[in-house]
Amino acid sequence: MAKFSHVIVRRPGKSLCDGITSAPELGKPIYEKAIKQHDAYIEALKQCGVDVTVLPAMEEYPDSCFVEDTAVITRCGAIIDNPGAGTRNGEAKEMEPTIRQFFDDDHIAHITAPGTLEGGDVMMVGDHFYVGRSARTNEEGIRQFIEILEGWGLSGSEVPLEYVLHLKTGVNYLEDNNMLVSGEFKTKPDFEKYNKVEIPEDEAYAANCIWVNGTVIVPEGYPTVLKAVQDLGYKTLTVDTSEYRKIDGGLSCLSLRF
Ligand code: CIR
Repeated sequence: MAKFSHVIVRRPGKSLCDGITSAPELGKPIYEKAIKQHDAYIEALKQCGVDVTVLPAMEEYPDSCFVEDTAVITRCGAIIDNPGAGTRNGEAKEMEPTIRQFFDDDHIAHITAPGTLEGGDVMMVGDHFYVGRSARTNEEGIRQFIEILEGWGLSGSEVPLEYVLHLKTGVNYLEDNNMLVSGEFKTKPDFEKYNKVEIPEDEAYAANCIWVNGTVIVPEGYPTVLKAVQDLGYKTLTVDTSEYRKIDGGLSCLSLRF
């Protein structure tokens, strides 16, 4: 089972309101509220027994609080991503110096053009990594990623996505063989062997929960998902992510956990 000791987050900037969104009808994030929610997120992570590295906001990158997309950190090393979203691509380079505080040259690899990959498309299940092929993560990015993993004795496999932004928008592993699945992931053969907990459509956003050392952090306001996770026997914490949801962000997107 995974065990996390470190988490990296980045404070949202005021430019958050210009983040990429597929749901403009939800309105723009309110900065002051987003900051309070970020404080609560950090607090919840600390309660799960991890050290939290808090990086300063980068106004020039409106989506840069979603650090998950900049790198994938495995137990064998870190892979610096090449984000497929043009306005986000530079975020990965900005993350690298922080990752170098934890890993030496031999344990850092890169996804390079024409390959693209965003960490939101990567789901770790033990030593295997599922990778969503999405509008942000392409075939060449996945090929490079799996080659790097295999060099480290790990493995990976591609999961084609149809509707969602990132793989973990709709499916998240909670350890102990338990997996939260919504929408298109309910029927994908890749996930047949897991104990799948199906999320109803009206709570689909909450498929994006995070397991941190035995506790599951659940977004606030999704009672069916909260109960389902508690029924699995997990301790839970809830954090309001309403401002991040407005720009397609969820709990996993806001941190790198390793
Ligand atoms: C984006 O479109 O890139 C951001 N507005 C949301 C990123 C969410 N990240 C994630 O799912 N890992």
